[in-house]
Amino acid sequence: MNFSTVNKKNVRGIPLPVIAFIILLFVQCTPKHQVASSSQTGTIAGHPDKGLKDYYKNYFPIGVAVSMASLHGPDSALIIKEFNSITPENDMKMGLIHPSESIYHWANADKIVDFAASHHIKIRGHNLCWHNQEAAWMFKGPNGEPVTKELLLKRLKDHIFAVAGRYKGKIYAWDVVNEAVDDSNDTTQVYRKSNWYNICNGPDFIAAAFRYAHEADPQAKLYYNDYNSEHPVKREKIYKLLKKLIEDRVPIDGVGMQAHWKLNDPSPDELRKALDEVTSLGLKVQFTELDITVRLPQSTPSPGTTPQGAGQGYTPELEARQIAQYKMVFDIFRQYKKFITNVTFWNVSDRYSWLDGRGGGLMGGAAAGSNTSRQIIKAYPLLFDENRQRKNAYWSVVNF
Ligand code: 9MR
Repeated sequence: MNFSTVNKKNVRGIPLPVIAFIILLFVQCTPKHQVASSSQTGTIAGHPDKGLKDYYKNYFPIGVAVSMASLHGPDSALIIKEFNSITPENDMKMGLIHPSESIYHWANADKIVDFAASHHIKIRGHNLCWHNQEAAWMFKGPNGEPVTKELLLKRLKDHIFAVAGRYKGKIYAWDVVNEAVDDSNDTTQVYRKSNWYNICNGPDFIAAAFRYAHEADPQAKLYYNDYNSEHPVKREKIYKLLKKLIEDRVPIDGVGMQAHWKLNDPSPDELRKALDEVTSLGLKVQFTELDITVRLPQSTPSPGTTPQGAGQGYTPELEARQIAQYKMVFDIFRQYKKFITNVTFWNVSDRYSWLDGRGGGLMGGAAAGSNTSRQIIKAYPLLFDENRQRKNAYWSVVNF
């Protein structure tokens, strides 16, 4: 290039300031990303190089729950493009990774950690102590008798040291204790009556788990993780638990609000209240398992029957309501960016969601029990459709 021609004060008679102004005007008027419809399959519209993680780079990491299947093929390409944090959906849970006292199944968890490391993706560990997908052997002595509290806590410590120790420095945040708060409306019953609670005769296992995790990996951020954390009664119970942990100087960094939500749940007020309350304690928040089902709440169906109103598909009306709910919650997330350190979706696309197998679980995402019917009724809860294309709901969270 000949610099002497470029350096002239005008080009073809048009003064340089005028040219600069026209370029500026053009850049300003070009949409950052165009709104695409999920029916425009085959192309990913918008900025060709940007994914959710890029739109949110000044806010918080955007994560996704992964299984082994997601590490290959089209899911993995989508994950690498859109997300900068991952959570193993199942592969680090106690029952899977530590099925008997002397056996650890590391293979899947290792693969997930390697995948993340090779793509510079952060990892949230999920989870170190839960009443579900638990390791049944932990609760029993050699003759099948219930273990003592001391032995149970020793086993919990060994487990946490083994798992958090193995991934020390690689997992940046752990869900240390999952869902230890009671679901009923009885405000006096704060804790879930789990095996952990019953054998310890109280909630000591919660503080113990945090202390062990901190000892095993002092750099990891430690979270208490639960669902329905915006519902007033449960919110207060979670608050009590957190306050007590803080008073007892337990090493806890924040709260995971799972965010298995519905079209009208939570309301903006409920979401703000939950955030205000938790952050008033000096804790950070991660939305750890976000999805918004389009299935409408119904009364519990009788066994073997299809719930009325369920499985109506992804109608334009449901889509519009989902878009509005996604937009509302992300608007609030951005307002609270100072406190929010991660937003993670639970599964990659509407092709597969854990909710699809919860036919009767219309009343409640994570609250649906193991006796819930397993009939497939699609929930369409994510930002990518069954062909892994960006839905209109996607654009409602990145157009801001
Ligand atoms: O998505 C998980 C699903 O594959 C498992 O079958 C299920 C077992 O309970 O756990 C699901 O993940 C749960 C998460 O670990 C904790 N919060 C509720 C999630 C949905 O049930």
